[in-house]
Amino acid sequence: MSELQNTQEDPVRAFLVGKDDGTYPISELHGLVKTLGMTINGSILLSRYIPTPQFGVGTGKAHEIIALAQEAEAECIILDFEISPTQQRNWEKEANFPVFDRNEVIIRIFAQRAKTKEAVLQVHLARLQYAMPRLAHSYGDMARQRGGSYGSKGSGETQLEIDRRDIKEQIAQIKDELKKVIKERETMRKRREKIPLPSCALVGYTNAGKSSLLNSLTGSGVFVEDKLFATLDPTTRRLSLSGSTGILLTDTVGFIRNLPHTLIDAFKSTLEEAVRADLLLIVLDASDTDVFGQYETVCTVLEEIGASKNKRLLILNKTDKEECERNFSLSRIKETGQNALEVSAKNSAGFDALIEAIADSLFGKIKEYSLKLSDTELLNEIRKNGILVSSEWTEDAVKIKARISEALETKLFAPPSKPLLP
Ligand SMILES: Nc1nc2c(ncn2[C@@H]2O[C@H](COP(=O)(O)OP(=O)(O)OP(=O)(O)O)[C@@H](O)[C@H]2O)c(=O)[nH]1
Ligand SMILES: [Mg+2]
Repeated sequence: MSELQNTQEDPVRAFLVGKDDGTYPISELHGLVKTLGMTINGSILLSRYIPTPQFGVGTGKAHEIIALAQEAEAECIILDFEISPTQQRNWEKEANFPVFDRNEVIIRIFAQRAKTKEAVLQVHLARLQYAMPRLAHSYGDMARQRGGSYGSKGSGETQLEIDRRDIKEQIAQIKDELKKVIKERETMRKRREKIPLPSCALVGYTNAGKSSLLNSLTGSGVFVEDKLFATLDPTTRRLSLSGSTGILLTDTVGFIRNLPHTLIDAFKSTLEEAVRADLLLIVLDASDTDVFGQYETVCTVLEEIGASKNKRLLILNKTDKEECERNFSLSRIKETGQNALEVSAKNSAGFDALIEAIADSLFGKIKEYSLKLSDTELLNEIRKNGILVSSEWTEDAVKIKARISEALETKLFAPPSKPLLP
């Protein structure tokens, strides 16, 4: 008997359906479906459709799509727009194979990617909440075409057998476990906060190059991949800035347009890293033809998680790529008049200016000050809490160049109260 077995199943063949309403390109769904390990046998863009309660598109259109998918020998249909559990049931009854939406694709990618205990629990929670009304009905017989089980091995088979009450119990149990894990993370964060280093979080659309930037800037080896949602857990590294003890730089989970709400909820504690950062580095892929749309999504998500008021810097990454030239979407960002720093994580271009901008924002711009020779205490305070760039001792003064935060500047150099006018 041969020991060799073909354990690698053929990739599932998918048929994609997008809406051609100019809002965003279907290429994103292509990327998501490929990340999930499926092959794309065909796709259609709907330029005109009448939304109906039964399918979300006209009945005739739904039949046409199913026929096209069958012709393309697809095993499932993936819709680039959200459908309700009832609509999903109607589609599947008609097609006799799985039909699901972009939200399900994203949750499934997260499930595949989750590695640490916290991420696994968070995804499990999102998956159960999403699965409750949707998946139990067709889980067993259509498991393969959906691309296997969700998350951990074996959970797929049991899904069908579990009734809603059981799922609710599971959700409660996971929430409990998650609370414990979150507490551990809080303890770690508190420990970190004792080190008085300012913190920066790299945030942005998935695949923008956040992890690559963390690696190039700090010389670390965080996992990088040309697939979506390579990072699910925040990683923190120290970045040294000349003259200071440095800052803490945290890599975070990527955002995507219409991130399913169950995921935002489940990943709240992870996203908290961004909310707590002293400075947000918004990383954008300058070569993407939809970079402006991605920028808008990032701003929306930041608002949703309560980080819209944090200080921020805009970083245009991947500027080494030819596609950046004549990128109309990129011009739209530049037209907003915001100061955007152009860098490349690949060849480290623009890093000096980036580090300068981070230091300016966190510690204040370099300014010149003239101190009295007797002001040794003041000088010590600047050394301790600001960044002393240079000092020159003359006969009657010490001329220094330093970065001093606004708060410290006010404390140290507050103008003496004005004499009252007669
Ligand atoms: N040419 C070029 N490629 C880059 C650059 N930065 C990142 N990449 C590539 O872009 C892809 C995504 O990079 P990641 O660093 O994993 O992106 P990310 O933002 O961390 O993505 P998620 O973790 O999925 O949110 C990888 O294939 C990188 O090699 C760059 O400056 N230039
Ligand atoms: Mg990453």
